[in-house]
Amino acid sequence: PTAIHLADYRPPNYLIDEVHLSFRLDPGATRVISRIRFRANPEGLDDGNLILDGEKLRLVEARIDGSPLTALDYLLTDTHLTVPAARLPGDSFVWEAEVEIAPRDNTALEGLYMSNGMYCTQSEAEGFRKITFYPDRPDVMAPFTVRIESELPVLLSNGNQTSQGPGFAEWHDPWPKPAYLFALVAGDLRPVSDRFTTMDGKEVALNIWVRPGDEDRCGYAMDALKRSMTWEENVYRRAYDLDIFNIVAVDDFNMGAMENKGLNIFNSKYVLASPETATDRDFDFIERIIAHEYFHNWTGNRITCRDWFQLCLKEGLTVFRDQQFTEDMRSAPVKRIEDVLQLRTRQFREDAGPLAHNVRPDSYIEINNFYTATVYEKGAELIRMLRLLVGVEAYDQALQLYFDRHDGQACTIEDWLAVFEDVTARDLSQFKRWYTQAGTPHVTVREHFEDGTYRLTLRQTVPPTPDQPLKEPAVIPVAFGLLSPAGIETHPTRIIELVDPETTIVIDGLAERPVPSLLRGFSAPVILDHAPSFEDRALLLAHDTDPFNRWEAGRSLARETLLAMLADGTAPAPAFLDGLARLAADETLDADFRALALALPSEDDIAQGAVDAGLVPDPTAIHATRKTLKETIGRHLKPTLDALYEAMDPGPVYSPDAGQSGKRALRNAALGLTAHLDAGERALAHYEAADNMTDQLAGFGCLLDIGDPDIATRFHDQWRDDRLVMDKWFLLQIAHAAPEKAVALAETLTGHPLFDWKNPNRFRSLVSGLTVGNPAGFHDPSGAGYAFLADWLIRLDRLNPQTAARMSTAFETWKRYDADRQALIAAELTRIAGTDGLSPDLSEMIARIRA
Ligand code: BAL
Ligand code: ZN
Repeated sequence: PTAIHLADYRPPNYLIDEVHLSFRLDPGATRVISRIRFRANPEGLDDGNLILDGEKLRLVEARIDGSPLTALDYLLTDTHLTVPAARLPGDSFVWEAEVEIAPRDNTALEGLYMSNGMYCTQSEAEGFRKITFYPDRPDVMAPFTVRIESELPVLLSNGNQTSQGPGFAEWHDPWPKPAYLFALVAGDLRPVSDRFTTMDGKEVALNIWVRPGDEDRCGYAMDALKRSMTWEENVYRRAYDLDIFNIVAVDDFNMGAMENKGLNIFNSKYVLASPETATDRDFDFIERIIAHEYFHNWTGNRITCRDWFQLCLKEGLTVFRDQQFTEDMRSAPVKRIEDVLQLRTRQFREDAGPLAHNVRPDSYIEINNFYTATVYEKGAELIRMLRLLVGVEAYDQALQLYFDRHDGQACTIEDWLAVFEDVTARDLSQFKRWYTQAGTPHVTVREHFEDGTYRLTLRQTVPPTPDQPLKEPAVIPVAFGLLSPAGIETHPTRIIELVDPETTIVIDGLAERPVPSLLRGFSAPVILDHAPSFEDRALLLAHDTDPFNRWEAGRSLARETLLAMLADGTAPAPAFLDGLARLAADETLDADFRALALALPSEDDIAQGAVDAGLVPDPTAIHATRKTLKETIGRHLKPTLDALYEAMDPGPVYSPDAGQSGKRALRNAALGLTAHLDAGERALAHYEAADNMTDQLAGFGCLLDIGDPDIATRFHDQWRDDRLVMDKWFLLQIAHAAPEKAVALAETLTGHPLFDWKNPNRFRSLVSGLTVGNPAGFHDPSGAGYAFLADWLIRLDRLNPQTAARMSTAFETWKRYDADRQALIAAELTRIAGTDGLSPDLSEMIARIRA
């Protein structure tokens, strides 16, 4: 396969006025009959050929304006059907085709496939071409009419239902859409229903469709949907635009969820929740993902992307909007900290390694490989920065202009930036570099204080990334304030815009050397190279008015403590431990904020911290050191933690709201830090008393850490029939295993009767339990973890290339490690690359990782 380049974009030769699809569903031989009215695009190429994408389709017959085509009329390859202009009747014509596909055999879960006896689709990014011949590109938008014939009781597609009878249903979606938003579902499903009246007075029927027996687990998702609809009306003045909004939960799904017009399809783990089976974190994800997919209706569906290079246009913006929603629903500072933690864990890691790419990539081989943290999370950070730079009101005006100007269009990042330029008269050409340069900028800080004058010099650089050796300065908004040495804020937050390589700020008239609080709220996705003294950070931890930077100061002390312990066994400073104790006990702070402050950096964060300090990380030593620090904190803070454990009992009636989940998080953090001190006695009591999955899992994790011999079996026996809970069982056992036993346990569990490796959730749980959950086990010096991952990637790739390719990112940090580990990983990468019949998905990823 060859790379596709943004620079080669050409408009389509033909546009579509309307599409009629008719499905006769059959597991092994579904017939898809299409009737498509094409019209020449004045902006298309001169050749005038009709080029349709199509893969794994058996063409039964094709007609143009009613005349059957013979094999001489078109060129058919594995990927395309081309009708030369000379064989077309003119500028406008009707294409009809009948094709046969086998959903039962579709294990890649792209196109039309089957999951537990139900039919469902995944069309984004390029799955529609596995359903029928079509210009499967987002800049071809059309209204769809769909007829489904099947004996199954529930038959769904996009838009509004227009008719229904025994064995069939018809749907019409009046809103022009690209093929990637097409969806079809058919199965024995049950609805959970509600209604919503939009701000325009439109009555909308809401349904969540699930397998029989799952109806009582949809309440939270429905509530989140209605809150999302209200919030979007209030904040963005956008209302829903069809008579019906359907959500379907599917067990076998490559992604988290999909925003198909009017028919969102969800991985069941992001819909189904009850207190007994789902954790607070699961509820949080459900709320966020329901909102995200719903918000796509405007940012993605009504206004879509011209081509897949513009993916961040819909994803970055929609992630930003779902972040805003959660900030409004829950604690904004806590949400911000959690988002930054994710950004650093996933996106900074990506940006620092061989898979680094622009938020708007320049080229790809397989677009599925670009649904990344960079496109999504860094893409959202760019919107956040834009809003900070232009101000809340101008942001709002720009968004309204975007909706008005581009409704029904397929757009680019240039269109997006133009609305901001038009509203603010600001030149955003330098800001645009955020979209076209990969890598995380570093901002180096120098301070000088003399005679009451404080000079702050900020220097920006971006390290080289693959194919981009040199970078230009970007526009970096740095929110900062100053505190006095007594911890009083003397200068409230202001924004410094870095546009040059180096910027100096001078502040006069100060009585004492100030303590700067920089990058408040994480105002830009950069790495701050700044080494404030221990005392300054302790002061920020205790007194900063910016909650993010308060947390950040504690985090940086923890990271430094860990690195010092790693380097030469230096014991944690009592002042650090005392500071942590004060913060944990500070009742003026939210419980969830305190829980976050007590959480240590992950082993992967520490590894990256070691790299940043010029060291080669040793995953085994990192694991042991982190464990030691955790135990030291537990011992030192025991009275405080014991008091918190008692005080943070959220009460008898479970609710997943921010208040209660914060209390549980702090209580479970206290439990986790002290569980080893009584040989797991409290953890076992906690486990046994738990009436919700959050507490049960907290106890489970502690007991696994302590090595309780029975707990895995007890948990298994209680939950063996619950597929979502059993995903947790697979994951946590491996994540909490002693590193030297983790690979063997993972191997053993692949032989468990419930390890259905064709189910992406189950596969991910088991494999990422090792690769993400247990880095010291994965990086075992024997190389067994690398061989385990490589074996399973090769195996899964034959069935489900998309998921195999995603999971290969576990290797992306390989150049961080010592020569022996690098050699072991290189050998596995070579083995994978040399496998016959590797998919374009996995081969592209492995080639990029090896480069
Ligand atoms: N469009 C793919 C799933 C999502 O980002 O919502
Ligand atoms: Zn999305």
